[in-house]
This record gives sequence, structure tokens and C-alpha cells, in this order.
Amino acid sequence: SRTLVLILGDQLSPALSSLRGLDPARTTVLLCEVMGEASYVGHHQKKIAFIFSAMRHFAQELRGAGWTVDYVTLDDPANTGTLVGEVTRAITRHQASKVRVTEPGEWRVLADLQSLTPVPDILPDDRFLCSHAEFQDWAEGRKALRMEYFYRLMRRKTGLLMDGDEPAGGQWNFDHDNRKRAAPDLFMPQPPRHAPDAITRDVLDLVAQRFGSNFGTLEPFWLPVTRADAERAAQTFITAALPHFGDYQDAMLTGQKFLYHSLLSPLINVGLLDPLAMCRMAEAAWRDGAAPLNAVEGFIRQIIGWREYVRGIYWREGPDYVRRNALDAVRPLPALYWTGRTGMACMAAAIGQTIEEAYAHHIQRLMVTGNFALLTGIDPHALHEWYLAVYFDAFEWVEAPNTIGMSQFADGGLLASKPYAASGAYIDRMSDYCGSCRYSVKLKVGDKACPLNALYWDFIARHRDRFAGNPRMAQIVRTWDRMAETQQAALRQSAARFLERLDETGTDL
Ligand code: FAD
Ligand code: DLZ
Repeated sequence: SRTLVLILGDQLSPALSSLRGLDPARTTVLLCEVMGEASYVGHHQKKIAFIFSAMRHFAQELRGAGWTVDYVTLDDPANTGTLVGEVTRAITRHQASKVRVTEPGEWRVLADLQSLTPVPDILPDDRFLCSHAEFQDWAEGRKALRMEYFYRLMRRKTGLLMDGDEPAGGQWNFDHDNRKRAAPDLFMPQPPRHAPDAITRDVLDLVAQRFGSNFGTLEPFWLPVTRADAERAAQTFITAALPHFGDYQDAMLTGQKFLYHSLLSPLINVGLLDPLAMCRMAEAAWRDGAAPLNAVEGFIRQIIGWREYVRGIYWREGPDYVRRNALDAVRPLPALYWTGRTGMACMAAAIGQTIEEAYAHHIQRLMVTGNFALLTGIDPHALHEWYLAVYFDAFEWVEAPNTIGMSQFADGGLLASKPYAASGAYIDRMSDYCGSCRYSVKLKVGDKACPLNALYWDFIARHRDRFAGNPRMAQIVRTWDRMAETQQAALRQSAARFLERLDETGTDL
């Protein structure tokens, strides 16, 4: 009897649980490009190209390792357009008696797979360190789920940066060292650029033809799409950028799209790189004296801390998590999120590079596009669909908790202990954007003032009662309460004028 193994577009790892223990002679591996997955949101063109090309290269890799692979391309005339349709067709084609799959990264796809006949064996995705049961055990009975405590558990579990039972360097977290402002530097490392091979060129043609009117620019396309190139990119990051990763983790700089970030998220998320192996490489760099502890600890925390923690939250909170809206935000997503056309230099930079690269770094996502949405009260579900569409690393298990929870406080503070809300002063402190902005960050009200300044206080005022009860927000609420009424009115009027213009045009503000 034959086993059919379905491998999804973000499961491109040879050590995947669904392949383990199977006899290649009695197994067919199915990979399928389907319109359903390519269109559940209007993905950035580069994201689709990256996933299809990585899938095609992975099929080659598997064949090289002795597996029989059935690869269905998007333009196959018989393609039904859905995962369920393609698995059903493949069961008949290969007369398979069993179907196996590693659990997907999204509730929607899990429900689809569970609707198949025969119901497949759905195996745990042990590319993650923390199983669902372990996360539940950790979360059970806790009043608040704070990443920091979860992270310590993962440090102990992996032994990463541990000296016996103590954290290396005597501290678990060196974040306070990681808030430096970056300066222009001619020697800023750049991620390696990979020329498209014949497989990628075919995919680029397909994407141009079928998704040419989707968001974002397709070319130049230079992302790694093979395991070997991904591993080289990881090595380049460890030697060239990791040493400064910590210092400038929160910095933003005009014209520098990547700074000292790794760009490894898409490669890790689709399975071309193993997250634990990345952390071990970073730790080795510290032990060899090639990178400082604050950088290496910061990098490792993002991966075994944040990445694992948000996944735990996603699966614990259930499929309705993406619909949470604790702050009752209802404004439609303004057009400027798609056009990037705005005089706000920070927003133009973050969205502009999102259009070009399908990438913006964490502080741009959280404190620029996320903060603007939070302050202006944009519907979190619409924003969630935007983040899910536009970034090359976006899969719901990781995108949704970051958007709904961390960035929009729409889960009411389950994930973040206070909203990540900021006025223009924060952007000015962490970037050089304000110097080239149409608006003045120093002005608080009026048409020439940075809109974030009045919007910030308007946001505090709108949610005054809720935030007064939050120990981390109480001080700011008191500041608002003590402000002269005339000043409060001026700020609220200024915010209202901006929001009116936003609703009228949605772009070019
Ligand atoms: P680096 O700064 O080099 O960080 C190293 C690695 O740490 C990343 O590759 C990533 O694997 C991991 N990491 C860092 N921060 C986080 C985090 N908060 N959550 C999970 N992993 C993290 N990340 C995604 O992978 N997919 C998403 O769809 C996604 N959507 C986001 C949406 C919002 C609103 C916000 C605020 C953050 C989002 N993030 C998402 C988290 C983070 O911004 C990206 O992981 C990071 O910017 C990827 O770039 P990088 O590889 O250069 O990261
Ligand atoms: C994101 C994506 C895209 C664009 N296309 C495909 C595809 O054609 N076939 C496939 O198997 N997977 C694709 N994916 C990834 C899936 O959407 C992903 O597995 C789910 O979102 C679960 O994380």
C-alpha cells in the first residue's frame, strides 16, 4: 500500500515529521501550487514567487534524496485550485491508502485537511521547540502570559546561553543595551543577492502573468530559494551583521532597508533553515568572540522566545483570535497602506520598502505602520489581512499574534502588557526620518505638526478609562488629565482634522 505525504509550501524541510520513518519506495510526496493558497489574501508578488520557487527547488532536493515527488504546478490544466482538491486527485492517481501531513500553520488549512477522506494522519510540527501541550502546561493557571518567563523556560530547555543553571553573563535579557540610534555607515552590511536560476525565472514569469496586478514589485528578485543559498545567507548574517544586531535592533535609518537585521524570517518560516541551528550558530559566534553577548542574546530571544511564544498564543487562543477587537477600532484601512503615498516620512519609508522588498524590519512594522493604525483606530482584522499579504515571511500563526496582540492591543493585553503607542518623539529618537518629513515633529497641533503627536493624545483620551486601570499606562493618563482643557481641545481638534482628511482621501496625506 502507498502512502501519500502532502508537504505544504511552508514545510520545506527534509527532516519534516511527515517524512520520518517512511520507506521512499512506498511513498509519494505531493507538493502543489494552488490558487486557494495563493489568493486567501492578495499576497505580495515577491512572496508568491519566493514560495513557489522554494517549493520547486525543494521538490528537486527531495528527488535527489531518493523520494518520488508528484509536483502540481499552478498552470496544470487539471489543477483544482485547492489543497483538498489536489490531495483528493492524488489519492486516486497514486492509489494511496494513507495520507500523512505535518500540521499546518493556520486554523483554516487545518480545518481543510480534517475534511479530507480518508482523514490524514496529522503529525506535530517538531521544527518548533515547544509543543502545544508544553505551551498549555506553561500557560495554565498563569494570570498573565509574559514572553520573558516563557523565554527562560526555552533557554533552560535548549541550554542556549546557559552556564549550568544560570544565564550566561548573569542576565537573561540585555534589551536595555539594544536601543542605540544608528548613523549612516558606508560599511553597513547588505544581504547577499542571489541571481534567479531557470526555475526561479519560470516562476517569475508565472507570477507576472497570473498575479501581475497584486501588491508589490516582483523584480529585482534576489531572495535565496534553495537550502544551500539560505545557509550561505545565514552565515553572512552571522559574520557581517550579528555583531551589531543588538545595538541597532530598534533603529531606523532613511535609505537603509535592512540595517543589521537578518532577513532570515522567510527562510526559517518555510523550512529552509532550522531555527535552533540558527541559534546555535549565533551562540558559537559569541563563544568564539566574534559577536557580543547583547547581540547574540537578542537574536536568540527573538527566535526561541518571541517566535515560539507567538505560536503558542496563536494555537491556544483559537481561530477567532484574528477577529478580536478590544479597542473597538473600526476605521477602514486607508489607501496609503497600499500606495505608500504620504508626506509622513516614516510611513512612506516603511510602506515604500514593503512595496519593493516585501520586507520591513520589526520596529517599522510595530512602531511605524502598526503605531499609525493603533492611533488612528484602524480595524485590526483589515490590518491583519494587510500584514498577512504584504510580507514575505507572513504566515498566520506568526503574523496574527504580532498584529492583533502585540501591535494593536486588540486582544485586550493578553500578549502585550501595554499598547505600543508612540508620538512623533519616539520616531525622532529612533530614526532620522523626521528631518525629511513634510510635518514638523516639534509642533504638537495644526496642519504642519507631525500627525502622530495629536493622534497619540487623542488615542489616550479615547481610551482613557480603560488605560487608567493599567499600571503601565496610568502615568500617561494622569498627564492627560492634568493638561489644560484648552490644550486638550486643541490636540483633539487637530487629530479630528487629520482623521477627517484620512477618511476623505486615505492617501497623499
Ligand atoms: P530579525 O530582526 O533579524 O530577527 C531575527 C529572527 O527573529 C527573525 O528572522 C524571526 O524569525 C524572529 N523574530 C523576531 N521578532 C519576532 C517576533 N515578534 N515574532 C516572531 N518571530 C520573531 N514575523 C514573521 O516571521 N512573520 C510575520 O508575518 C510577522 N508579522 C509581523 C507583524 C507585525 C505587526 C509585527 C510588529 C511583527 C511581525 N513579525 C512577523 C515579527 C518580526 O517583525 C519579523 O519576524 C522580523 O521583522 C523579520 O525580519 P528579520 O528576519 O530581518 O528579523
Ligand atoms: C503562502 C502559500 C502560497 C502563496 N501558496 C501555496 C501553495 O500554492 N501551496 C502550498 O502548499 N502552500 C502555499 N502557501 C503556504 C500555505 O498557505 C501555508 O502552508 C498555510 O498558510 C499554513 O501555514
